[in-house]
Amino acid sequence: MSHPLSISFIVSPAMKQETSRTIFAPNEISRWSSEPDGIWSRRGADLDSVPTLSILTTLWDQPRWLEAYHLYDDQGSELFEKICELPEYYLTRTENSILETQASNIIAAAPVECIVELGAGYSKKTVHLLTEQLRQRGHCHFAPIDVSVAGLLASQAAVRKDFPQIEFHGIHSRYEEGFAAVDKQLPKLFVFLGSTIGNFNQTEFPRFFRALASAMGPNDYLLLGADRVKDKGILEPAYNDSRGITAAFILNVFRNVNRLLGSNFELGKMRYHSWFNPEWQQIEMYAVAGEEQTIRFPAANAAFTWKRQDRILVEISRKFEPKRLQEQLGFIGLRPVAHYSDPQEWFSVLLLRK
Ligand code: AVJ
Repeated sequence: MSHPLSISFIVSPAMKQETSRTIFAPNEISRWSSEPDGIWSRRGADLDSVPTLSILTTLWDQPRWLEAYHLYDDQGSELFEKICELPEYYLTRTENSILETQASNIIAAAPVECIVELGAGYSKKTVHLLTEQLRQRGHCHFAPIDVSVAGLLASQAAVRKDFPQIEFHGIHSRYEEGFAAVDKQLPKLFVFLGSTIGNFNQTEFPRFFRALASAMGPNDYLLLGADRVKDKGILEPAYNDSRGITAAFILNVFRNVNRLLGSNFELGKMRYHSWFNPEWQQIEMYAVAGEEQTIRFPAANAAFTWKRQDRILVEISRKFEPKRLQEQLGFIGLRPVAHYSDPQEWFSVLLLRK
């Protein structure tokens, strides 16, 4: 049984009319354009504008902090790929093993037409789900949402090569704008993996899930990967590896901020420090000034003195207790369907629905 999809008509520059299926809500279709083919962008959206004032606002906070979003420039994305392969960093491996063993159960429990991934997608992890969706239902729409066109194009090329039967719809936008635009009537599985929710602070967490829940239709599901609270002897090395890759990843954010704002952070004059805060149940990742330095932001005509030993909070990675997380999400209107974990119970994959 196939869902009646929205049809949009696109007039190409040559005035040749072609038909293209979209997964957007009827009132959203006219706001999106597909250029290059298969990658949809919101007309008029400017994702590249430099968020100068938002970076300065968090840097003037106490403690000074940065949004995790800025970690992922080209170098940061490459370093994160390396982190995922570190022996100490159990998260990626563990989540992948859960999805590998449970993909058929997950897809059987979520009768959908479309997999919407928050993130550029086409990791090993997603492949398990796509394979099962094709095996059980014979067809599959795959719609990754990401702010990186390069990431979406790579994902599209891989899907076309490995799964020519899959209908690929890359959505080039921030998550909240992307998931709000997708057709509510089309049964979808939203996929948010890797414990990315660990980056959200107390304000961002409910805001994100309320927006997602209100974008979800009556036949939609959410698959959520969450790293679990556990002994700090396992947690802390995962964020302080012996090769110093995590340190390089965290300090690299200042190279990116320098590039965006023309500031003068000196990476050689800072060091990395991280610990598991047991009360907040989160890993906190800091840059610590090795010597006093004056940081200038010429474009904003602003400066601050970064004193020796003072810390800037670059990233948090919250850890969860799955039962409590399920209850909390219940207050936001997301009901638990299933809970999958690994034999050591280090990581949880939760299936929820509206
Ligand atoms: C991508 C947010 C899931 O918190 O484990 C890894 C990022 N930072 N090592 C995590 C990260 C340092 C990662 N997430």
